Amino acid sequence: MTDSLQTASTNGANGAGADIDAAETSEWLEAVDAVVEHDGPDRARQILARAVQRAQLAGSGPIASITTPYVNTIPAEREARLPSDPAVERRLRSIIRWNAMAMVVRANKTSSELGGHIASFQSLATLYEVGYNHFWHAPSEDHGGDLVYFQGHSSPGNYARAFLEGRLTAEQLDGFRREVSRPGGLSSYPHPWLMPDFWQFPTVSMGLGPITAIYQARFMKYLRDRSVLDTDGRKVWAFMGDGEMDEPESLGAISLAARERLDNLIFVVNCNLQRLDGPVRGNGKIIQELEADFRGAGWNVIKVIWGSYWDPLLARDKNGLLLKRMEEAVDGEYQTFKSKDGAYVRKHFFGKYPELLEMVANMSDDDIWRLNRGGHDPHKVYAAYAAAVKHQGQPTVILAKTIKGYGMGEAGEGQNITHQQKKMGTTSIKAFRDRFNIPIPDDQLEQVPLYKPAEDSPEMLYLKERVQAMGGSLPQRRRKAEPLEVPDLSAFDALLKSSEERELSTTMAFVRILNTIIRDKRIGKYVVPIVPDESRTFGMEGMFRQLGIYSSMGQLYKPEDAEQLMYYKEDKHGQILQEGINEAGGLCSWIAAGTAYSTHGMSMIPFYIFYSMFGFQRVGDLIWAAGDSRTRGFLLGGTAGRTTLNGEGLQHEDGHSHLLSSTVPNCISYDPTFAYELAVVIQDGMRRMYKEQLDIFYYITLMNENYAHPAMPAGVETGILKGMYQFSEGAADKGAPRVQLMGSGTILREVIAAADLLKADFGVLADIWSCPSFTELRREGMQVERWNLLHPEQPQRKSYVELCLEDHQGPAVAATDYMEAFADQIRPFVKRRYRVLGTDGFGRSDFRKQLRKFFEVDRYCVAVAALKALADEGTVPAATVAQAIAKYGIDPNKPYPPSV
Ligand SMILES: Cc1ncc(C[n+]2csc(CCOP(=O)(O)OP(=O)(O)O)c2C)c(N)n1
Ligand SMILES: [Mg+2]
Repeated sequence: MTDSLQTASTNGANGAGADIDAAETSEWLEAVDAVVEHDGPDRARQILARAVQRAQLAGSGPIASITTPYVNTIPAEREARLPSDPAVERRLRSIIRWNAMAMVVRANKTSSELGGHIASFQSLATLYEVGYNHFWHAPSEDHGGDLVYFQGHSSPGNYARAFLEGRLTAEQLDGFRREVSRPGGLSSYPHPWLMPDFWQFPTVSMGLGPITAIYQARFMKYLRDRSVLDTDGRKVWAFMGDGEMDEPESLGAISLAARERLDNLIFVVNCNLQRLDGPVRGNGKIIQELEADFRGAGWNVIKVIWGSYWDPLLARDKNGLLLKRMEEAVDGEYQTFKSKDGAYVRKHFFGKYPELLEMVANMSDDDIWRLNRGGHDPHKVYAAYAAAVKHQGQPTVILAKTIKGYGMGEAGEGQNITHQQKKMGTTSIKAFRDRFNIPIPDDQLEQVPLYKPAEDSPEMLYLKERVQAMGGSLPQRRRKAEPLEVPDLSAFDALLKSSEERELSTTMAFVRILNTIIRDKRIGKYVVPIVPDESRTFGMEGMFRQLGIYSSMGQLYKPEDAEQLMYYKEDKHGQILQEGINEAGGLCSWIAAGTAYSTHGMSMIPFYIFYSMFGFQRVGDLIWAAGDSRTRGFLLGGTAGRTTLNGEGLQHEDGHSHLLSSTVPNCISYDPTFAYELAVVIQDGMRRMYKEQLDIFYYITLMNENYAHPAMPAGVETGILKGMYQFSEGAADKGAPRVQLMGSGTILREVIAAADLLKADFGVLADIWSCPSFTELRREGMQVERWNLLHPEQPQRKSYVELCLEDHQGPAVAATDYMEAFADQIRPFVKRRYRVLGTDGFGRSDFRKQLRKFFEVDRYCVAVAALKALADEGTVPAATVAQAIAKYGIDPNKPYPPSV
């Protein structure tokens, strides 16, 4: 690919082959020069575009590639000028470089157990510092604050700057990656969970920064278009590595950014040509490749390849030979050049053509070594940023060429090993000190001390002045917005009553709850319903007309179903985010909305509903990042359950999302059966997240099986929330065998039916427990056990599960539509014989009844399991179990479900 791109740009796009009339070519080129000179480059582009179109119509085939020559996009004469003293900025940057290096080297002095990265930030330092000093506004009276997604593993650079600003102490820097043993120790990477006043966006899982930044920028437009919040003038900046661009998430949403014309979004790709193991595109050119990707997607692309020292050479390159050489050399060579020295560059770069050697003949090797890359030149970086913030109607990507391990010299500059270099020998440290003029005497170099200049030094005064001018420090995370007034449970009264004859699914119940919340005058407008392309699946299409589907362009067409009541309404003020078939995007919107209390000082209430199979399993890492981000909101795993979403088969039927959701510490999960359980859970979730402002989120599974819902029994609210309550009690007959039956989701209804079978067919009585959250029950039980472990001499506590069951006789059986491990979570707290039924194995399609038979979670299997538990206790003979197996037509030699 790169090859053809190179040829295209060198030869003026598809002009390959011999020039059959050089004089004619010159005339054309001179004509272009004249237009540029008299009427400017925009006019030149206009004329050429018309000319190209004419030729294409005449059958020329494609002309003009989407890449441009391998030089800076902004010509030197059109650069905005850095408005400050470059020398003071260099001084400041150098000190930050030193401290960022020192904190990693110091942490790893005794052992490399703690880790850390030096090389990445050294390549980024200029890109960050120009942003800090001139472009990134902190939240203040006058500005809502820009949102900067910093590259995760360059965190030492952020800490080093915060140290100079006086936000972090030397002790804290020495506690880098020591968060347990050192109070105030600094987290390895940007983790809002661990440093909630500092980091805003967790970016270190490669690819999540870019995609979440795109949706953040889009969400800011959504807030503005809906007149919820004025976000104009605020920018989202996202920094990422060139290696990181290989993640599908990094590029996967760039077309959305262009389509939505997100001119509040700026990507900066640090093209240091290396990833962890080695070159990103040794045999090609990552900058050209990314230029094509982004330009093709509709972005404004600004390449910052060469630093100012190249300008005079490029100005002299009349015949384009230097450009040709620049385009020929592949990234692997560029990396090698910077791992060597000026003499090597002379010989191997310029030396390829005698004319180029001649061009640099009067430059020393040191001069050649000083020929800098654009990303290390504050003038070039400033010009690019200034152009990016002004650009309208498109997102901008800045592709900045840098050197990985810049300044590390022999310890790693441009070397393949540099990514993981966390130690530097004294010779390298000395060279680093000299290169950046850090006033540390030789005899102290061994300790690599942190360095902070006097408060009244020019660089510190400049730093303070800049921080003040930008409205404060970044990164900075605010923790709270005003609490919201959440409706009482009584608002959902209709769902707390019996549905009588009416049969409905919990998904339908959810839609009714959501409608009630949206109609609430106080909080309705803060609700953000988010769906992938599944609204109709979940019966939510009625909301299209009512709320409108957000579209930044409104609706430019008359929808096909315009005459219908519930037509497909796109609207600039629309409230629904219909993300297309894009679970990752839906999740990113949900994160943007669920963290708005922090990023925008305003609580939003996002409900993201998706196929439960395509949630934790598909975009689990984003959900993990949502937990880290302290996202507050509801995730709804629509039409869940391995036997309840019956017709869809193996790839859709989810029997494990509840196990996955249990792995996220601040995720509260429920698998409700009845509408009233759902209402109680959602009402309390809103109370906890938006009134109490707890940093938790909810995962709730919803089903599509229709059935009648009973009225809420009195006084069960607390039990629902804790995860278990008694749904019904068997008759008080002391003589009869008795079991405790538990269940969740739709399978609770099989459990209820099993109780009837047991009573009618075998005279066994059952108390029935609805367990909307085995996960919450386990968490509570574990805490109790831990307390008991650590307080052996105090009266021992009982878990909630134990307390529920202690006055009830008989073994326990639980059945759910999830893997056995789900209900098995509470085994230690049941304190009696406990048999669990679940849906282990790959799903398949059939009627629900058949699936439940297959997975052995239907009423008959529950009844048999209960009898077996009684038989094991000697309460009934084993023959009774065999009798039940025969009576219910269960094949004892049926294969084990996970094996087929
Ligand atoms: C999803 C994911 N996979 C792997 C890693 C481990 N990792 C951290 S940094 C890195 C290399 C990054 O290279 P690049 O994006 O070019 O950044 P640079 O350090 O060169 O600026 C890798 C593989 C990660 N953090 N996240
Ligand atoms: Mg890189």
